[in-house]
Amino acid sequence: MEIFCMLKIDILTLFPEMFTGPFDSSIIKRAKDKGLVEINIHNLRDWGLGKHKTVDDRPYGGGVGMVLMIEPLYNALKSLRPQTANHRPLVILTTPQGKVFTQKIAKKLSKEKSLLIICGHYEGYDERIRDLADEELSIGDYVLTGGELPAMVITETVTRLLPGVLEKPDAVKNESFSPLLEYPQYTRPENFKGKRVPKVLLSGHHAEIEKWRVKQALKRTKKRRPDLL
Ligand code: 9D3
Repeated sequence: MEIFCMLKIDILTLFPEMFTGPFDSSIIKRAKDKGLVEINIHNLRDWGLGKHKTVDDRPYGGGVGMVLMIEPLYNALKSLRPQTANHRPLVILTTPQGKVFTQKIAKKLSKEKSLLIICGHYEGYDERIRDLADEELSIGDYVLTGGELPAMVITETVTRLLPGVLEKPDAVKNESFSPLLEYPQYTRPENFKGKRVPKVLLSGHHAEIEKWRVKQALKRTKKRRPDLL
């Protein structure tokens, strides 16, 4: 009987309904069922101010749109954070201005005991909210409507790295996402409308096959992702 460490992920969002679905199927669901990860979605509005549960307000100095206020977020963090100092979660703010999330960052996050992800807001947030976060992460250079999908991407990437989540741990070990892209794969039929499976793969010659695969992976990486080399 192996003993695995459980990771707790708390997500703070104004759109909790977006999270119904993605975490209820496939690998994440199995990880939850096995007790390897605990994912809790919290509605930031629960900490909104006044009887209207206000979470945003007009920007000082003028401008269009509404800005997320710091107080609801501060109060949410205070009530979600366990009181013991040694179990303080790593607080992540998803924002287009953050460091770009990579497999390397995912590996680091998977070693934490607890993560608290604050979803970014399209119209922006009070600058002082940054001080509440340990890390600011983006998932890439394209414009989304909020930090919800990034929070899901981070949660999924980190969860599948947890020991015990995948059937074959070797699959995780080898998938470095560096240095190389994957080699081409084929299955039946051997000949599809004249497009044939490379002969070497049918040869049964394992050393030759391995050599071919490494060569193809290199060639593909050079062509498509020279930045990885
Ligand atoms: C140009 C001024 N802002 C739009 C009113 C910029 C902006 C802020 C927030 C644009 C998009 C968003 C919402 N996106 C995120 O919160 C976000 C995000 C993203 O858009 N792309 C990649 N990673 C991330 S992490 C959070």
